[in-house]
This record gives sequence, C-alpha cells and structure tokens, in this order.
Amino acid sequence: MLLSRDAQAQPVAIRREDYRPPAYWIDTVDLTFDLDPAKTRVLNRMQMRRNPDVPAEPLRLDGDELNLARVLVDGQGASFRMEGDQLVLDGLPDSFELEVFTTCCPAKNTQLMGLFVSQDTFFTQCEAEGFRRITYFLDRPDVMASYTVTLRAEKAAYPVLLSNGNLVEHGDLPEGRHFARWADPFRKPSYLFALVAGKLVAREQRVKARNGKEHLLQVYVRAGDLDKTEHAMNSLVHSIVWDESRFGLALDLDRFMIVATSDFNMGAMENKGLNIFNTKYVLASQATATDADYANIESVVGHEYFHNWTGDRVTCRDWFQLSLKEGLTVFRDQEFSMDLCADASARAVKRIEDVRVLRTAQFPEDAGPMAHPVRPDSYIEISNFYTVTIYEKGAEVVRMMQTLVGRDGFARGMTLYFQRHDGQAVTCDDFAQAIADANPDSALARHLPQFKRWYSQSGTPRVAVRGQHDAAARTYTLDFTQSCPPTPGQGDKQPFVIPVNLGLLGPDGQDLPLQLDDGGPAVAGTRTLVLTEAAQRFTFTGIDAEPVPSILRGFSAPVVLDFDYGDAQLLALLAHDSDPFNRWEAGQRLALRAALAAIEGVPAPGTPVLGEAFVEAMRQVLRHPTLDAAFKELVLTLPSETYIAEQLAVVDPQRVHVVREAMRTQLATALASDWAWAYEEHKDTGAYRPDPASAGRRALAGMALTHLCIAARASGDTVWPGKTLQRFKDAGNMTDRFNALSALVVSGHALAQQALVRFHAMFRDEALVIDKWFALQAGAPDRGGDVLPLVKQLMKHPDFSIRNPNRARSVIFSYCSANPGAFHRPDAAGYVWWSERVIELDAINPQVAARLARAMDRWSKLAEPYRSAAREAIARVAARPELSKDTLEVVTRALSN
Ligand code: B3K
Ligand code: ZN
Repeated sequence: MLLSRDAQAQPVAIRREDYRPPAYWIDTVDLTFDLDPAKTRVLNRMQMRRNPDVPAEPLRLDGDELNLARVLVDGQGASFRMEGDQLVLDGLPDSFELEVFTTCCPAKNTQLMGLFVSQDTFFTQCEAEGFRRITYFLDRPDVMASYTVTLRAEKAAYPVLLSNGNLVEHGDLPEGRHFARWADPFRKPSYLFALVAGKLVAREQRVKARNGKEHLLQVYVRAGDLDKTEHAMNSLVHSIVWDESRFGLALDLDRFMIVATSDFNMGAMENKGLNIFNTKYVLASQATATDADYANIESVVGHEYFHNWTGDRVTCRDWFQLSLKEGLTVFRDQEFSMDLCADASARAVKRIEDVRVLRTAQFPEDAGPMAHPVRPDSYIEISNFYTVTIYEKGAEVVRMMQTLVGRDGFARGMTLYFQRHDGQAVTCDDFAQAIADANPDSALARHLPQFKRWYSQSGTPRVAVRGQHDAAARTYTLDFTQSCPPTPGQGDKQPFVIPVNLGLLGPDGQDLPLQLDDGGPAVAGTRTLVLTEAAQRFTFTGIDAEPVPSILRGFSAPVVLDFDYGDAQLLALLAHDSDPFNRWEAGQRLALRAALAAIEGVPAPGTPVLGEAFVEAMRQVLRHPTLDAAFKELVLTLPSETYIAEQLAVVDPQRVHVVREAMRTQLATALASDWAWAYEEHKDTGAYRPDPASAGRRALAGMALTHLCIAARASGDTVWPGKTLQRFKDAGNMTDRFNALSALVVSGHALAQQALVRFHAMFRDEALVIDKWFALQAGAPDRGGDVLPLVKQLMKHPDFSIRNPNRARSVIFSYCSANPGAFHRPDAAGYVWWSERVIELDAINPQVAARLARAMDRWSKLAEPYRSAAREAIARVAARPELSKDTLEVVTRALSN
C-alpha cells in the first residue's frame, strides 16, 4: 500500500477502456476464520473455473498485507509466484478447487480496510478493494460467488459471531471457543462480504412483507447503547415498506442485520444482509442526537437498505460504474425521505437541502483539479472516487431521467432493469437503456445517446437565458444557450440534454398558462422544456405583460442558471413563486448579489451590505403567517462562504468571511425584534419528536437565538446571552441544547466558555456528543486568528485521538474544510498545519488523509498571498518520499491543474 517512489515508478492509472472480463470465475467460496486480534488465520477454499470466453492466461489473485502460508490446487501443493502483491498460478486445469491459507493482523490494521478491531470487536470493510486484505482473491465486482463462512473465536470475548446470510450452524468448541457457520443464499462480489465478532447486543423486530413472509431485523450495538437504536430500527422498517410500495422491491432475506462501530472511515456499508454502520448513523436519543442526526440516520439506513437491490442484487461490472449503484441509491434515499414528509413544503425543504449540498460541494469539485465524469475514465486509487460527483451528481442524472419519463415511467424502467439484470454485474449504459426502453415514446428514449453525455462529460454546464416580451404580438420568447467549461482532460464539450422546468409569473404573481407557439396544448403551472442544442428558442403566446420567468423549478438539472433578473423580479419570485425551490433561490440570488458587490466593490466603511428592500423581504418571510418554519430557516440562511467563493474568479477568503459576517450581523441587528418574536413563537415544540415540522420550528428558534446573540454582541446587551445560557441549561433535547451552545460560541460571547465546560462534563461518556463539542470549537468564526491555536490545543485534549476517524474529522476537517475564514490565514499557518496533518494521517489511514488533502482543491483560485502559500503546502505533501497512492493522487492532481 505504501509506495516508495524511489524504488517504484509513479503508480499507474487504471483505465475504463482497459476493462477485460476475468480469466477465471469463482463459483463458491468457503471461508474459515480463526479470529485473533494479533494473528487471524483465514482458510479460503474456492471452486474455480476458467472463463471460456477469454483467452487462457495465468490466474492472478489480489492480496494486500497478507502472510501466505499455503496454496493447494485440488488438495495438492501447487507452484505459485508473487508478482508485486499478486499471487500468480500457471498451468491450472479448467476447473479446480483452490485452497489458500493466510494470516493477517487485525489489531494493527489502522487503515480500517479489510479485517480490523474496534473496541475489542472485529469488523470488516471490503468496498472497494478491502477483501484482498483478508484473503487472496479475484477482488473485482464482476466476480460473483456463493459464500459459506465459518467463524471461530473465544466465546467469552466474542460471544456474537455474524456474517452475511443465514446462520446454518453454531456450537461450542474445546478450550472455551465456539463457532458459527453462515451461508449467504445470494451470489455476491467480494466487496459485499462482511463479518462481525464481539460483545454486542441487538434490538430485534419481526416484520411481515406483503406476501406474508416474516423477516427478522436486528440492530447490533454495544451493551450501553441499546436505548439509542429505536430510531434506526424504525427507519429500517420504513425503508422496507417504502421500497416495496414505491418500486415493488421486497426484502429477499430471512434476516437483515445492522451493526454499529465507532471506528469507521465513512457513513455505512451495504454488505449483503449485514450492513455495518458508523455509530453516528445508528445511535440516537433525544438527549444526545440533534434533529439533523435523526434525519441523517433515516436517510443512511434507507440508503444502505436500498442498496440491497440497487447494488447488491444488481451490482457494478467495474468500479468505473460506481454511480450505477451510488447515484441511483442516493436518488432513492432522497425520494424516500421526501415521501416520508407530511406535505409539499417539507418535501421542498428536503430538495433545497439536497441542492445546497450539490452546489456547495459538487459544483466546486466539478470545477477543480479532481473533476471527473459521473462515470470516470481513469483512476489511480478508487477510494478517491467515492465523491459528491459519483453520489450527488449521479443522483441528479437519475432524477433527470425520472423528470423526462415521469414518475410512473421511471418505476416501469426500474422493473425492466431488474427483469433484465437481476444477479448480474452491469454498467451505467445498461441502466439508462432499461429506463429508456420502458418508455419508448419519452424524450429520454429520443435522445438517449446524447443524454448519456451526463455520464461521460465532467464540469457543470451553464445555461444562459434571455427573455423578450413582444407586447404587440403578445408573445414571450426565451432564448437558451448552454455551455460547459473545460475540465482536466476534457476540452470541448458537446451539448447536454437538459430538462428545464419552467413557469411564468403574471403581474399578480400567479402562474400563467403556458402555451408554446408549436400548436400544442396549453399547460397550467409548470412545463418541462427539453434543451438539446447549444442554442434554443421557445416562444409562448397569449402573454399580455412582461412575465417573471421562474426557470429551473425544483432544480430540474444540475446546472448554473444565468438570467439577468432585476431586483424587483427576484423580490416578486421570493414573494409569490408557486415553486418553493425557486422562491428560496430568489432570496439566495439577492443575497449573493449583495455579497459579490461588497466583495468586489470598495464600499465606504460602515456601509451596510444588504439593501433595505432585501432586509424588508427577509422580515416578511420571517413573519409570514403561513410559510413553514423549516422553509423560513432556509430562506434566512445566507449563502455559505464556500458558495460565495465559487462565484468569484479570484478569492480572498478573508474578504468573503468579513463580508458574510457583516451581512449576518446586519440581519441580526435590523431584524432584532423579529428574531425575538420568532424565538418566542417557535421555542416550544412540545414532547420531543424529530419530524420535519417540529425540527423546523427548533431550527428557526435556534437561528433566532444565534442572531439575537450576534445582535447583543454588537449592542452590548446581556439579556439574550443570559437567556441563551439558561436555554442551554434547561433544554429537554440535544437540538435545543446544542443550538443554544452554538449561539454563544458563534457570537463569541464570554458565556460560551462556561457552557462549553458544562457541556463536556455532561456528555463526557458520549463519544458522538464529544465529536460535536470538538467540531463546534474548530468550526467557530475566527476572531483575530484565534481558532488555529485553539485547534492545536484541542488536538492535545485527552479525548482527542487521530486514529478515530470521527474524532479526526471533528477537529481537523471542521477546521480545514469547514471553516474557511479561520483556515485561510495570511500567515499561511493554517496551510502548514494542514500539510502536517495530511502527512501524519497518511501513515495511519490513507483514505482519511486523502479526503483531508482535498481541502486544498481550490487553491489556484486564491488571491495572493494565499495562493502561493497553499501551493507550497501541497508541494510539501507531494514531495514526501513515502505516501499512499490515495494521497499522492489527490495532491498530484491539485498541483497539475
Ligand atoms: N458503498 C459504501 C461506500 C464504500 C466506500 C469505500 N471507500 C457506502 C454507501 O455508499 O452506501
Ligand atoms: Zn451507497
């Protein structure tokens, strides 16, 4: 894994066009584990056969950090050789049994890939290429086999022994040991293998599917955590019901297990029948988890469960097709969360939140050195391609398909996809083809090859629109042009198929009927226009007065929309648009416009950044009698510093930070009495329930407190900070408590310190809460460069451990990736510290290190002196003689683009 670049050339890129089917198939795998943290023995017996469809070649099995003890072919000692990490065998018969006996050391596995130990419990993580750290194997997703797994371990230390599928046998062994044998009824690729062994307890529930079949659901955690598993279990039950009712996809296993671990590189993993989760996405109680945690648990439990069909039953042919399962499954989990919402407003809030993630994380990725298509063409380390492009943009591509074929048409397409491909390892082309074939008369079917450019072209398209009203002809003409900027390795782009949901607002703010001049029928409300050309014109008839166009309703395509709106038009959309997404978007555009003007201009000191009309519009929204609290909270949230920075050609992060803080202070002060009203109106949400409506009320009350504390800081008032501290002490749930704590910390009030001390004392034994405590401090607004010294202190705190990914993220990532105003220091100390942490982490856990390395993706946009200092810091990392290929790939790409 560690590459010494003196001894070895640069790591090679794996290219999609080089895909070849495997030379051998593995039909069955019989694994026996003697589990021991220091030395686990793995006996692997495989029934293999040559793939008759490809020319004969030696068998090459992948391995990584394994100790090889024995290789037998059909029970006989066999000659083999090592080529790098691969075990190579020649002269094999057409079909044979291969037995490989290896050992590994889970206790020393700090990468958390393969078999590792966390809090005295064994876990595995095999996706993408971790199985090769357990045994020699054809560790690629198109080799699907039937697995039988025997686990043997000391019974007192490891009473629970789990693997995929059904428990077929278990019993005691001599010397205080015991065993369990599991058989998975479904063929699967190696990346879906899992085992867990340790002292765990389970919440259990039995559910009946529509066909009357019973299933056992289990959520395994450590003994003290059982009372925090109810929400995860409920989320699992909801997921099962939803997938059956929306897509007709039933649970196909007798037993479905979720197991939580506190040491995990990512959120969760969809191993067949045995999902392994980061505790962050399982454990919740009202005392320890926020509303956001509850919502995330629901969506991650759903996501992993939905993979049971989209990923496990139909998997990826190769890792370039990763979005086949990830984009589709994100789309499914987004739809699941939306379908659980009680009303249209809550659905819109979920959509806005998803788009915000896309625009603040994926758009920058698509514009930076790591830009790649949804179906990449090459990679050095596949772990680096579990990205927001594969996941979130991939989900948008699936969503556009649904927009083009309709919701029922999409469900038909899914049915055809499973009819054709159940049990197979397939490609993104296969998926798109199935959706199109099930909808032969759709725009998707008509434009399928062009639509698939969304898979092959990277970069965020820009759609520029101009509107022209002709009073005499009573027409309104919209001229669309689309373009896409060059991205690494891709110069000229071809036009995309872009569904544009459109409405036109009349003078009273109501939707006009939409009658195109093509003679088709008039449509009330929203109409989907399909762009396929670089330039395209649409003319609407019967339009008496110049309308306000509401373009890209619901964010119907992942593009940047340019339309030269006047402030009055945006205020009209904010006040009246029937599409809540565009209503929110209008407010964001107004705020962004003000921010950019203040950043780029040279305003006289003390000039307010926000105009009166905007502030008044925000007051109207805040006080609105019918809008939901959650929606109000989104409208009143200013665009993030990251989002604002993306709109600039050259970024001075300090200037962005100062301007955004000034905007927030202005909103806090100008609306002080409105915030006080909002707080009093929304602070009581009754008995704790994490549903979207009550969560929205808590969010708005929390936002009000933050603004009241900010205003108090400006005015010297002590009443609201005092009330906030009291709220912090009295709160009946973590959301209210944390919001109050955050209000004190964010406003920089002196009371923050005692609240932080008290919070730590209250929750010292709750790891996930202590993560929040670290993250809040490392992400706090910078005042005179005070955050970096604090972060350095936090790293020395007895509760800090860089080996635990959640803890590392809570301090290091919160500072480097989520606190631009504190990280981008004119003295470059933030960058130096970043480079040290990347190097330190790389020796422990390359995946986490490479993720941290991405904090510098946008360095080339920075103004001086930041730009040169950032480049120097990246170069310092890249120059390390020993670096994982994970981190090397990220920093090399950063420097070359
Ligand atoms: N499929 C896993 C992610 C695996 C990441 C490997 N580096 C979780 C998910 O997307 O559901
Ligand atoms: Zn996934």
